[in-house]
Amino acid sequence: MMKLILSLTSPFARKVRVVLAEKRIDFEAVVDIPWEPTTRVPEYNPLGKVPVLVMDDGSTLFDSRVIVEYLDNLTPVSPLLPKENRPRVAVRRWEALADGVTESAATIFLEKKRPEARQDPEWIVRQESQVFRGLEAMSEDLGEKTWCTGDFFTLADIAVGCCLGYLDFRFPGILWREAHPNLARLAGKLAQRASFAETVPVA
Ligand code: GSF
Repeated sequence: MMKLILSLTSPFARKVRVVLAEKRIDFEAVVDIPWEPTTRVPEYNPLGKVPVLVMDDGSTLFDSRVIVEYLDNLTPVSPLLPKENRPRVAVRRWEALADGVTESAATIFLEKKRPEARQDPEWIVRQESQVFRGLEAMSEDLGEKTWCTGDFFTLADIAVGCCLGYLDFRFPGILWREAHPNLARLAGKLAQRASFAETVPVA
């Protein structure tokens, strides 16, 4: 059986776990915190990051974008990426935007774990502006549509949902729901899905 090496707080790992659930793909979860001195993640991913997918023949896949592309083509259940070029890259662009906001938020989280004297306030401000501009762009691009790219639930919605869930988990002070009611509506819809309800980050 495929193994997914993950941490229960990783928003990128959550994106893969949601895809696995939506497509009804069986897997074994292997929790391995990349920050722990005893981590074995580097044995599977030279970048030392989770998630990593370990396939039956032992070969490994990373990063989350590559893993979800592989999974979407593994079973015809609930296709999450369109086949045609423009609609497909539109979903990938949403994923890049959402993952980018997540990356900037994770960077802030890590910088703030450093001793106060070694934190770079300008670096934090730069990451914060990327988060806020990114949220603005997501809200603008979503508009009043049912889903990110229109009438169908896709990987775009999964990436946005994992991003917003990460902000809730690590940055409860960022009031994105008040700032962007349409994102709050989308997040509320996603939270009803078992794939999201079963993967809410836990400390
Ligand atoms: C990012 C994975 C990542 O940053 C992806 O899978 O999409 N582009 C990659 N993972 C973090 C944990 S979390 O923030 O999701 C990670 O493993 N960090 C360990 C490190 O050494 O940076």
